[in-house]
Amino acid sequence: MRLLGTSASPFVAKVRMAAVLCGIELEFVSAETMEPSDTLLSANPLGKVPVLTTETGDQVFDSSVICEMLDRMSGNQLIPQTLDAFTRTRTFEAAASGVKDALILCLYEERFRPEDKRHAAWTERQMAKAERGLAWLEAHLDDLNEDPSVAYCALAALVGWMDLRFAGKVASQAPKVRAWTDAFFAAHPELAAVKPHLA
Ligand SMILES: N[C@@H](CCC(=O)N[C@@H](CS)C(=O)NCC(=O)O)C(=O)O
Repeated sequence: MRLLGTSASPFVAKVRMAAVLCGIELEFVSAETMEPSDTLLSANPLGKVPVLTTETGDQVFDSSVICEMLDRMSGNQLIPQTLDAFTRTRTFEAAASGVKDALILCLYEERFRPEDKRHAAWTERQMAKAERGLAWLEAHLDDLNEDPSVAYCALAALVGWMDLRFAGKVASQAPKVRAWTDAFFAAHPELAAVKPHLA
């Protein structure tokens, strides 16, 4: 199967880590999202990555659907099945994804809008969401199971990406998450190898 993405994307990195944990090989194909190609737009009308192309040619997005698919293909290697662990894991994943979404909107405000069209109050609103989300992840870190799950992939990908785009923020605002991520990547070099990075 092929994964269309960018090496820096936290959503792509989450899927790449999930695939490694599931023992499923994905061929990585680079895609440009600033000026999306016809290939990307025909795979995902939203012009976003990641997109997975299955062996039968189906296009699958977004990252949580792809992770759920990998989980099913691997006999539930990523998502715990008891109701309690399932809801904790998926809610944690949703919080990490929500922080990514809010921070990406802050970045896009700078990347896509001319300076005189930027709206500081709106960016501050997104940053406040991200910071509350980060505080929530810090407070709920101990709720996770010991087995690596999709929540671990979502968190490690978020922190790896923030190290690229918001250096220092995790250490200052979520020291437990910082320490957890460093230990996680040290214990799993195969996952560190696919964390967000500049190509
Ligand atoms: N909910 C989506 C979010 C994916 C997403 O926002 N990807 C970013 C890259 S990190 C993207 O493709 N942005 C391009 C755009 O929004 O036009 C997922 O979980 O896959």
